[in-house]
Amino acid sequence: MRIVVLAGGIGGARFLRGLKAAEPEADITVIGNTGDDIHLFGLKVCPDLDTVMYTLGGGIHEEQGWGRADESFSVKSELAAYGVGPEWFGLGDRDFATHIVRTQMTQAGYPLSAVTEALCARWQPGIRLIPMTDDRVETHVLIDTPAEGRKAVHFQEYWVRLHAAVDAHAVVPVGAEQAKPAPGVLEAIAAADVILFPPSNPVVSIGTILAVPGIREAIAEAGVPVVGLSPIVGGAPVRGMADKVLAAVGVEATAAAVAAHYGSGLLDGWLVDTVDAASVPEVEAAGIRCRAVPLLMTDVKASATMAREALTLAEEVR
Ligand code: GDP
Ligand code: FO1
Ligand code: CA
Repeated sequence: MRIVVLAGGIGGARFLRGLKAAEPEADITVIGNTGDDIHLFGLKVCPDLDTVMYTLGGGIHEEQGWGRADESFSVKSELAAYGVGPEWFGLGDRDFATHIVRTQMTQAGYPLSAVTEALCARWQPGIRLIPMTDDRVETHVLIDTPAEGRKAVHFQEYWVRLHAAVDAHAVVPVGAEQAKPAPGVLEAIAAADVILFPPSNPVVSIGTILAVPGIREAIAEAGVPVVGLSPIVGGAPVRGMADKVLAAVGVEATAAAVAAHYGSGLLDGWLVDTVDAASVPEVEAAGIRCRAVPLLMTDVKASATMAREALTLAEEVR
């Protein structure tokens, strides 16, 4: 079975770990979000690609969900001693090596998709990881600041420095309109037996991937079941700032509203958590087959059960 998954960072990676456990023989292609990417200290950092690669490759900091296990921060403190920031973004020593390799290869002329493949040769994530695009896309968030009025900040600044504590007025995937899907993206979608949206952020993860011209259209035209899992449980994100960025695009932070936001033109099936079982009829009325099942990825077994439920729903709508 050929499965294509559109993934952000932690939500995508934890779901993928479950999917691999549930379907060890499946051929899984992951289309990763690169809108979170940021250039720091002359290096290209790709948080969501790295989170997927480290999680599936066994190098992730498990409790934190991003960055490397057994990490140290000597380089960061040395940079700070020179007065070189930003200090609010915690790049660890082990993680730095990944960004150095990536930047070196990029500067030598390799596209991000080839660099990602090279990094994955070490981590052996057991899936094919392709960035959504080789072109530069950066998600910016429009906020109000006391000093400078309304201005756009990088998504990482909004989330990591400002902790999403101020309202987001708009979310803009800068560069997405001009971006082309990376080699292999459209081919994987066209060859898929099923397409899954893990419980990733609907705006700054999956929304950004869908903003690359051609990807949404390819999914809608693939003619195979498209099934998603809600990242919103009981009217709130399980973690992160999905509620803030959903508000910015005028979508309520509920499992049903996120399904409607994707729409029946894209989604065939949608899983909500059992606490949201009352919203099943609303989702189905919108033309999307819906089931309520436990959606908390407390461990790999729970994530694997979720993945099985998603594949079962895909068979029902096929
Ligand atoms: P990020 O890039 O690290 O933010 O990760 P993703 O975009 O892939 O996923 C973020 C989303 O995952 C958030 O909106 C969370 O609500 C959701 N999420 C995290 N853990 C869980 C979980 O155990 N269950 C569900 N249903 N959603 C989760
Ligand atoms: N998230 C934080 O909250 N604080 C950090 O200092 C931080 C550093 C960091 C470094 C590398 C990396 O791959 C991810 C990192 N993250 C950090 C997580 C990440 O930037 C965000 O959670 C995601 O981009 C949101 O999707
Ligand atoms: Ca992300």
